[in-house]
Amino acid sequence: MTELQDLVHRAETEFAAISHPAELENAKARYLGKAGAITALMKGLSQLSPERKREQGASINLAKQGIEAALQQRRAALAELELHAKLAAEAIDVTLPGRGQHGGGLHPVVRSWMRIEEIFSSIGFAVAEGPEIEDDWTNFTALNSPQNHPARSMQDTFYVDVEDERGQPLLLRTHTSPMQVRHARAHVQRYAAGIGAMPDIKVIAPGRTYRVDSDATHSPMFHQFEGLWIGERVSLADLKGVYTSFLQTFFERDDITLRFRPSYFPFTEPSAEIDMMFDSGPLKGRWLEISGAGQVHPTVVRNFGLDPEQYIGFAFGSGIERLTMLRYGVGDLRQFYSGDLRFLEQFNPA
Ligand code: 2U9
Repeated sequence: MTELQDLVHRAETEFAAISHPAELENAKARYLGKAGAITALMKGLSQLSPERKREQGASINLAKQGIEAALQQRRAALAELELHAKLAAEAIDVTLPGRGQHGGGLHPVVRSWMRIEEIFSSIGFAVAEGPEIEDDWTNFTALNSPQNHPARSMQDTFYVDVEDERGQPLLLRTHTSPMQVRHARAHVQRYAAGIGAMPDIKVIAPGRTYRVDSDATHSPMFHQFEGLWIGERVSLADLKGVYTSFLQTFFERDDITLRFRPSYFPFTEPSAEIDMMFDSGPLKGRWLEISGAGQVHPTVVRNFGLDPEQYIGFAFGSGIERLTMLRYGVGDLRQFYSGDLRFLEQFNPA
């Protein structure tokens, strides 16, 4: 092998062993650069005879082309290797399911809320709306809650650091009753100067309520719906009829038995706890506490601006979470607020 062939061979071997483009350019300089082997050989030509110069010059050029070809080849190979490495690092698995493809759904408590509104609307109840931040008078005083009632304490109610015009701190409503107080007072005012009889006050108030309470069966925020029906001839028999019919429609079954147990609430007199029992199925034969209720207290009727000797009626209050748990067989209240999609998706089949 001639010296030039040997040089080309060495360059080819050296280039082939290089795996980094910058190293390859350094190696190129050793052969083709100003101080490189080929340049040195070219410089040596000046000492040769014209004939040898032509021969030797042609051979050096051939060697130079060989080295350049090897260099180009290695450059292309390295560029390809780099591209493959990049593609592998940025690989997208097109068989993976896409993200963000979940359609939104309704929370089970909201589903119940909507159901409750539909059922009561169908039997002539209006649906009240109202603020979640309430004043003390509308949340407690109007509902005949005495000043010293434990519900009014810091331990039981969330107070807001803002006072109303009576100098009382605002609070997060502890029940949805204040919405009914507002609804009833507006209703009475609307008909005060009217001609003829006032239509009945017949309203439900569903919504979020707040209490300082947190365990497996209590959440600091929970949903309630309360009902109120006031007229000249509304009795507890109507309460039993309305509530039985509501439960049958809500649970989509007729085999439900109700019982009323005596109880106490400041805003009703007499007051009762309503228990229900399914007459078949997994909960058969067990009394389940489902609601509180009673005949609206005369003081509350007076606070609406009505004469309790003329107007009478009933009210009830139920927890929406409780009803939802019974309807779907949910065991722990906290699941509603866990944000766990595995739980929530069960109520929103794809
Ligand atoms: C007005 C007058 C009276 C609503 C009522 C209850 C009894 C009751 C609880 C049930 C479970 C709240 O969600 S709970 O913790 N409620 O026991 N609520 S009577 O009485 C009213 C409402 C409005 C103007």
